[in-house]
Amino acid sequence: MNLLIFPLQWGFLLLTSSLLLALSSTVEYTFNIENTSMQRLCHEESIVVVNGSLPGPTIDVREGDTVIVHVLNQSPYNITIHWHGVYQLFNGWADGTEYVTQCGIVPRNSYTYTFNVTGQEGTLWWHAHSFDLRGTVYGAFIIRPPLGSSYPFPQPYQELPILLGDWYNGNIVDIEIEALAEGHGSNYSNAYTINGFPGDLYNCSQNQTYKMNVTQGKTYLLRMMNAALDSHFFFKLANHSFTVVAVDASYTVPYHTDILVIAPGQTVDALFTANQSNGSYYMAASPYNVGVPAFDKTTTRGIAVYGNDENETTTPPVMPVLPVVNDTATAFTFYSNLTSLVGAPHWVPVPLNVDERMFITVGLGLEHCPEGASCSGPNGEKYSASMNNESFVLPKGRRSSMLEAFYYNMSGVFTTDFPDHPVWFDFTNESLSDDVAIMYAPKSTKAKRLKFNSTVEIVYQNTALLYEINHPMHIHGYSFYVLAQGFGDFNPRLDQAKYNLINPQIRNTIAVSAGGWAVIRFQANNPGVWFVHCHVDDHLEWGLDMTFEVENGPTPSTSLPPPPIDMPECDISANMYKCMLETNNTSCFL
Ligand SMILES: *[C@@H]1O[C@H](CO)[C@@H](O)[C@H](O)[C@H]1NC(C)=O
Ligand SMILES: *[C@@H]1O[C@H](CO)[C@@H](O)[C@H](O)[C@H]1NC(C)=O
Ligand SMILES: *[C@@H]1O[C@H](CO)[C@@H](O)[C@H](O)[C@H]1NC(C)=O
Ligand SMILES: *[C@@H]1O[C@H](CO)[C@@H](O)[C@H](O)[C@H]1NC(C)=O
Ligand SMILES: *[C@@H]1O[C@H](CO)[C@@H](O)[C@H](O)[C@H]1NC(C)=O
Ligand SMILES: *[C@@H]1O[C@H](CO)[C@@H](O)[C@H](O)[C@H]1NC(C)=O
Ligand SMILES: *[C@@H]1O[C@H](CO)[C@@H](O)[C@H](O)[C@H]1NC(C)=O
Ligand SMILES: *[C@@H]1O[C@H](CO)[C@@H](O)[C@H](O)[C@H]1NC(C)=O
Ligand SMILES: *[C@@H]1O[C@H](CO)[C@@H](O)[C@H](O)[C@H]1NC(C)=O
Ligand SMILES: *[C@@H]1O[C@H](CO)[C@@H](O)[C@H](O)[C@H]1NC(C)=O
Ligand SMILES: *[C@@H]1O[C@H](CO)[C@@H](O)[C@H](O)[C@H]1NC(C)=O
Ligand SMILES: *[C@@H]1O[C@H](CO)[C@@H](O)[C@H](O)[C@H]1NC(C)=O
Ligand SMILES: [Cu+2]
Repeated sequence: MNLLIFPLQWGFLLLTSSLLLALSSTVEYTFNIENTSMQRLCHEESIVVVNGSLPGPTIDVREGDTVIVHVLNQSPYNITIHWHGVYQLFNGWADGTEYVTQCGIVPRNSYTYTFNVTGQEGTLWWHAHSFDLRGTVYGAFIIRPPLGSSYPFPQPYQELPILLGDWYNGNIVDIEIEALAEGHGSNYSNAYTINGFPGDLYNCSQNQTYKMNVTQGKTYLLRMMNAALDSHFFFKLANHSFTVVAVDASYTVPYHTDILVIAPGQTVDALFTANQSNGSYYMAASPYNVGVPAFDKTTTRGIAVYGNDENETTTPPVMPVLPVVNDTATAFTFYSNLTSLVGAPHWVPVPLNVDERMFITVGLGLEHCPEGASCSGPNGEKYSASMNNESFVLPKGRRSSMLEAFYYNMSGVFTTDFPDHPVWFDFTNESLSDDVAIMYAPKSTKAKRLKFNSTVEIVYQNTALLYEINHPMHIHGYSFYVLAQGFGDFNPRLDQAKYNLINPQIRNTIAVSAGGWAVIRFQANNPGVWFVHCHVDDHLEWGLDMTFEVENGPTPSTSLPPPPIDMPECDISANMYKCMLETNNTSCFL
């Protein structure tokens, strides 16, 4: 089948808006967040999951649907759920970012997320956005074309979510609290997983290997996502190749490759045709990582079985050859060669007039070890991280979310003086990597204020401070065009000439290469406070974050509406908190 010729044949219907309304529907889910015990690698661990399963339930909707998710928190932790990549247009209250758009749902309490899924199709995912609970609280979020419309590629025979994740022989919340207190990196994972299973390269995991049945000659759509706390992945299926058709819920020009590369937070929709002889073939994911002194270097794998292969036990499946862990050339080729599918549903041309230009450094640094404490980060200090030499911390006292402060015009929660550019230095010069003068970024809670509907361009510049490593940068509330990517210090004169303003890939998470840069552009059409952060969990906690405060538009329909009535309370008294833990909010507020 030649996928390249197919886009000429799309037949998506032009519907009147009244017909569209009739075709969209309301889809309702209930998420029970609970503390449960689960076994992997012959190790029994207490983990927090949704509805008893790892990964949690799949949300499966059509573009245009209204989604209602009742989240009941029966875990011992405050928790929020973030719908990663969903725009939440004029609806920041449903973004689920703890202390940015809401306070946590206190144990035994609930919150209902209500939102519309409009203007995007493909694969996204959902995850907890408080502590590192997303390590086990995650699932797929699939957005299909509206009724009567079809994909801009041949309808696959079957669609299979493939969620890449990781597993820790330890309580992940305790691991993070310990790491933050002592200033070192979090203990790394003991295994990687495919749909929750480590696979047979790990001890005791023969029976915990993901299996996929395929029929010869059929084409499948893999809806891949990387939910791991900090690893990028290389992914291959032995003897098969892929055609990438979407990333981060945005259609791409069909891209043929035998390897997929997925940064934390990203998704990839890839077709493959079962065109091999009957038998079994391993699919495998291994880490891509540079600069990090120590990390989990293991490989997870699952099996694609043709026709319920009766010979599976006698003939070992074919194993793909994966790149070495630091193969930046392979990763960069994948990350940089994707382009968006001009004219596909919801595609919008790149805005050409830029209102706000920002130059933002992303990188690691240090925080002084508190007096009298002993820290085990580099030089006996604590790890830190920053953007433009500002190391983000959540609002002091955590008495309200930043979005509430925006809506009610409260002062003292955050400031809007996030700088447009850094202190200039030779960012990727490794000989400056231990320059103490630029290492200690101050801790702050800052936003950059944007005019409604302004066009923003950001040059993300990675630094070599401490280590040159990758930073997958995610923006809430928006997708953005990736105009160019490269290595070294960004050079406006040379590099602006490389901008793709015709069909750049559209993403919500961009992997900024170690020792390199990426340029993105977006239109700030969504008022509210939106988190911008590295999707490596430690880096987020160390402060590699900032926020955008996007002003309301001129009309009520272009402004942030009032919060839902069941919005979790923030500034509650100790008695109230006790009451809520013992009963639930309904009765405590009577
Ligand atoms: C989760 O569990 C609850 C309670 O058992 C159930 O009502 C709900 O349908 C389940 N949700 C999903 C998405 O499976
Ligand atoms: C639930 O979480 C707590 C941590 O607060 C843990 O100590 C406990 O063992 C867990 N319980 C279950 C049933 O997993
Ligand atoms: C969802 O869309 C409908 C129809 O346009 C609108 O009435 C409703 O307010 C929207 N809901 C949210 C939460 O944005
Ligand atoms: C992290 O790893 C260290 C060294 O293996 C171990 O001593 C510590 O208990 C681990 N921390 C947690 C919270 O599991
Ligand atoms: C895997 O399952 C088989 C069959 O149920 C069982 O005999 C074997 O002990 C299991 N192996 C492990 C490591 O659990
Ligand atoms: C694959 O086929 C086998 C044998 O028919 C069946 O037991 C298994 O449940 C199937 N697996 C999936 C993921 O459909
Ligand atoms: C199993 O192996 C036999 C002998 O090699 C072969 O004839 C048969 O086609 C195989 N079955 C499948 C489903 O691959
Ligand atoms: C990758 O790592 C190997 C082993 O540590 C090293 O020899 C090699 O130079 C590295 N390659 C790159 C491109 O960094
Ligand atoms: C893919 O990316 C690499 C590295 O950016 C580049 O050298 C190569 O020309 C690209 N190939 C295509 C087909 O675009
Ligand atoms: C935002 O600006 C674009 C043009 O850049 C325009 O097409 C669009 O209607 C504007 N959106 C709103 C809500 O004003
Ligand atoms: C949980 O949330 C409540 C309400 O916002 C807050 O009072 C409490 O301190 C939070 N607990 C933790 C451990 O963050
Ligand atoms: C909260 O408490 C009220 C009154 O005790 C009860 O009716 C309600 O079902 C409880 N809700 C939850 C989510 O536990
Ligand atoms: Cu990072």
